[in-house]
Amino acid sequence: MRQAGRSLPEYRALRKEGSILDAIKKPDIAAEITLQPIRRYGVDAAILFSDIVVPVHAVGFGIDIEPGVGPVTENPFRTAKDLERLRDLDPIADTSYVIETIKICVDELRIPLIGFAGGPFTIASYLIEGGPSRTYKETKKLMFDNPKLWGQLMDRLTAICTSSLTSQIQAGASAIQLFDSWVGALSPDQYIRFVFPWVEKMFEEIGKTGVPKIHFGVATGELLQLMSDVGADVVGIDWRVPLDQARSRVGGGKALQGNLDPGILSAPWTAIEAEVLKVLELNDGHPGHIFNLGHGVTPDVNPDVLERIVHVVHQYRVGQ
Ligand code: 1CP
Repeated sequence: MRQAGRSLPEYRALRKEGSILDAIKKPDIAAEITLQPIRRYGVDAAILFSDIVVPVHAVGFGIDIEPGVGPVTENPFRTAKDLERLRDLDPIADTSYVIETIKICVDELRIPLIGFAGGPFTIASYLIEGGPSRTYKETKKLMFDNPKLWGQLMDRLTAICTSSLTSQIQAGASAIQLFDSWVGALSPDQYIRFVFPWVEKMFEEIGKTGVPKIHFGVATGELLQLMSDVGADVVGIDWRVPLDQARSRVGGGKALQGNLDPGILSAPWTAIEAEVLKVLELNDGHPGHIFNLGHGVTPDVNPDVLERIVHVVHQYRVGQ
């Protein structure tokens, strides 16, 4: 899950100060950061070290990542003129460093590497709001005030994300994850109208490669069925919905990913262990389950706790 490396001292030593985007642009560093949590934790898959705003940054929209804040843009997306700052992505010319990082990782790894992109709603929200938001007021204003422009923006972002994901798969990623992290801000009706058609198109295109598609968002309890129906093979579940209920919402033939609450990682170990076992028990032996956190690791988390969690999951046997 995002930022699993953030709590590692070896990550902070390598990353140092400065923009995370500079570290992402150096394949040797980015590959090393991708591999650090794998060496320490012995998990079963790696996630590329990059960020969801990398493709829109690379086409020159004018977005950066401010330490301690996240993605920020001085000139938010407001009018049709702003579409000019969202040309097509040429992954080889614009993001060769991502491709290079993936190749280095895949050469070293004995486990699958997951590539990723941001979902179009989540990326749109950063471009329109100018930074992280709690209310998504400007984003919703644009959706309802100018659905035509919203559609054009989603078209551009869908094309950019599809190119990025395709290039990551060609470079060796074994699966992809679409992080539409903030889409839980929408009602099911809003999701159907303003997001579903574009994600469906993206998944149709990516589906041609045959790699598994993981789809994740936070606070998406009421959207799980839609986020499955849109074409995902695996649906990421945050900690708010018990895994057995999530499975009935997502429907048959799909896998689930999740859903330990990352907020409990500083609680006493016995409480954490009980929560880990609860997730595994609620999965009830279903074959399609990727154990994971319900969202990202925060920098204050003790890496030893994560190591113990991996151990408990690996030791667990159904019916224990
Ligand atoms: O675990 C990893 O390090 C994998 C690499 C990774 C991934 C998959 C990073 C590095 N970012 C992401 C995805 C990402 N980025 C998401 C989707 C996942 C999620 O829901 O968290 C989102 C929303 C972002 C945007 C972002 N980038 C934020 C969130 C801001 C907000 O709106 O609340 C932040 C803080 C960043 C910076 C960032 N990206 C990645 C790291 C390790 C960091 C932390 C800061 C740093 O080291 O400078």
